[in-house]
Amino acid sequence: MDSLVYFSTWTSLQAAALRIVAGSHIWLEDKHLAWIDGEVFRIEGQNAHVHATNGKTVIVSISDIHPKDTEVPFNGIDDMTRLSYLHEPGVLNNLAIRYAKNIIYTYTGNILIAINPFQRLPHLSEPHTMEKYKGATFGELDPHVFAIADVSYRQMMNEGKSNSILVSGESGAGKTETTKMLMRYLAFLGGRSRTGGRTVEQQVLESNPVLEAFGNAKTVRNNNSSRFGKFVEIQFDNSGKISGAAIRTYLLERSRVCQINSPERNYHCFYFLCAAPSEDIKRYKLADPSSFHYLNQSTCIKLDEISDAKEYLATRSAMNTVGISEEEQEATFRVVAAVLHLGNISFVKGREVDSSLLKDEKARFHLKAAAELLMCDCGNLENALIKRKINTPEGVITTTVDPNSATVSRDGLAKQIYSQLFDWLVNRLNASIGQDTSSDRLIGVLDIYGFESFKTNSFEQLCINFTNEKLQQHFNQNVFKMEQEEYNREQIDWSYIEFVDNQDVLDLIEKKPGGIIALLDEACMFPKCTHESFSQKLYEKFRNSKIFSKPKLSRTAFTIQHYAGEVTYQSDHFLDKNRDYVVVEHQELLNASKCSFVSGLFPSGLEENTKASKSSIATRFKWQLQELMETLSSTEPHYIRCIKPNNTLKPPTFENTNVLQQLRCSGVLEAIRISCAGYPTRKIFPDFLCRFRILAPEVLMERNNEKVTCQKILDKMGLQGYQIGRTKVFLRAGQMAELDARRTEVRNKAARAIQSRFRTHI
Ligand code: AD9
Ligand code: MG
Repeated sequence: MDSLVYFSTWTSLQAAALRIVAGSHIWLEDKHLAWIDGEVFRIEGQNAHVHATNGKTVIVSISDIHPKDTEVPFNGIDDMTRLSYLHEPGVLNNLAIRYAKNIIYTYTGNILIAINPFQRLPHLSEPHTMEKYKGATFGELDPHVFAIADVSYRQMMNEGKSNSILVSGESGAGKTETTKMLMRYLAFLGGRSRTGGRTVEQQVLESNPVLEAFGNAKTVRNNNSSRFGKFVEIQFDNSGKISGAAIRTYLLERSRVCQINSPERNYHCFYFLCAAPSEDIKRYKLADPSSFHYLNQSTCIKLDEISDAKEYLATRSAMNTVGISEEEQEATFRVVAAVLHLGNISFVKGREVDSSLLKDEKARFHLKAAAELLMCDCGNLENALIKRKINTPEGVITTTVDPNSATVSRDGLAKQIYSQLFDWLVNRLNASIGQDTSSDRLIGVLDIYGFESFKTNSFEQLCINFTNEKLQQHFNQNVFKMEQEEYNREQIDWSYIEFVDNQDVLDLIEKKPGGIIALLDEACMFPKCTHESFSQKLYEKFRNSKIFSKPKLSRTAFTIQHYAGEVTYQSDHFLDKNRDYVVVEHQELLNASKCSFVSGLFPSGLEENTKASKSSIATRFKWQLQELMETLSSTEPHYIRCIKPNNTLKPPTFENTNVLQQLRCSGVLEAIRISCAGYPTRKIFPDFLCRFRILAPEVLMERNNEKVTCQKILDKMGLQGYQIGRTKVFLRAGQMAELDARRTEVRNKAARAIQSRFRTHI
């Protein structure tokens, strides 16, 4: 996963033709900072002697260095495709210059890069900023999320075409905050000035705090991490007013309900509820959060600067705004409380082999509390946890289970209840906001997990990275298309552009039959199958694959060569995690609840899921993704790439290597590579002339138009293969460095002439 290696493959072209002279400013690789700059003071064969800015003098091969643009403006360049040198250090330096000045947004063509400021920057989101961006021509004002939302809205209104804004980035990069800004801006453009009553846009905005309370949690990477993916489709009527919305969510992280490690937390709603007003606490039989097993596995209970008590009330108020009734809210929190009590039902070995009993009176208290809150029979709840019905040819027999299995069953029930509750909330939000099915003007906003590669990667990472492969393919095709459009606009030949397709990785994962998901589903159908046998199957099947490999020392892990780098997955829990296992006893128990809300979460037929392929989380996810991609491909996409500048979650540190890795994973470097494949440098005529007129002052005397003057300068320099478009000069790799080297020579010569004149004078 060495980003420098990756980049050098496509910059080698540039390096090969690079002309570096004494006096050239350059970038060279650095172990700690990725790149540092310096000035060449001598050339010896293929080597350059450089004074680096860290005070050292080094000798490097010319093929390992990149030219540095010495004329970057004070605030950097707001569109990276206008960088004189479109290479890795140039991109990085530009972003760092801007970030240091709190300029967090930068374009790369139509892609917006947003670097998390880790502090409120009020000037970026004040109402008058929204006013400013309304209707402004794209590119006229500083890069901003509002500009992306505005251009989407106008395209939708003018061309009657749906648009989508895809926000991606790693955990904590700022996707959700960005999404909220987009939604606020769209509500500003498409809001109705109604007094009293709830407007659709208010409901859309208030759905955020509700979803965050139930689907967000503190993690190592982000204190308010969304543990699900989200696509919000905002519908507009013919006059451009918001007329409805639909929220789709993806893959809520279920394991968090039962298992957390320090310093992470469980879903926010559990802590909010434990800080509720005393009458609620009494009604739900709650106590300090640290007394609940599902919360006290981590030492982190309280978050700095967040009042759980206030958040509880804010969540209730948001639920009111989105139209969730008092009774439904009451039932929702009752179920949340029941999950906490469930977690405290612990077991010990029973008298018979493989049997269990409640551990103590405390366990019994929580069993009763859970049963009361879920309004189901206490004895039946106990039985559902410690007994199991088995179908045999002689009929159904009931057996007992050991404490370990009872705990697994309890946790399974808690996870199932919570995920059903989350799905209910999403459906309820959708029903309440209402869809405008007649609308054909939509703006979809996607806030979904970015590429993940950890020390240990499991099933979730495979699903997440699969999502990113899909989005990457969509992204590449689009960047390619936009690039072609730019060439067409400029009326130049575009036969040079090509890009790497990742269809082979998608096939490896999703192909049916024979892909990883299909093989996993197959393994899940056979009770005897283990993660070892599943892995063996993968090894056999993909023996000759270039993008799949078996790590030498493992018998259960596998490695996939993703577009963003290699990821090794540990298959240990793949089978369990893929099964959406609703235990029949659990379903029967809750379906019989006296509370219609609870029984509604477990309708009859839910247990059927265990049999059909519906039971596979991966397959269901694949279908969901397919649907998402279909929606996206019918829209005009816009991309926002969020970047997390450091892991301390504080300003102002900008960690080069970290940022580079993210630029690569988000496809920004690939987008740049596509741009570079043909003509990495584009300069509008006036900029080109300003920089290079020194090379041919006589040409300027001829008083031709700008286009012809540019052409004549380039011809005088003997360059070939460049193109002159309608408004820009398009240079091939290495040509910008050639021109700059010539310019340095001319300047050096002039400086020497002045010096010698000066000396003669004395
Ligand atoms: V995750 O994948 O859901 O874990 P996100 O969504 O990418 O992640 P989020 O938007 O939650 O990250 O941002 C993380 C934190 O960074 C926020 O809680 C803010 O404290 C901070 N942040 C992000 N963007 C901004 C911003 N534009 N202005 C100020 C910000 N703070
Ligand atoms: Mg988020």
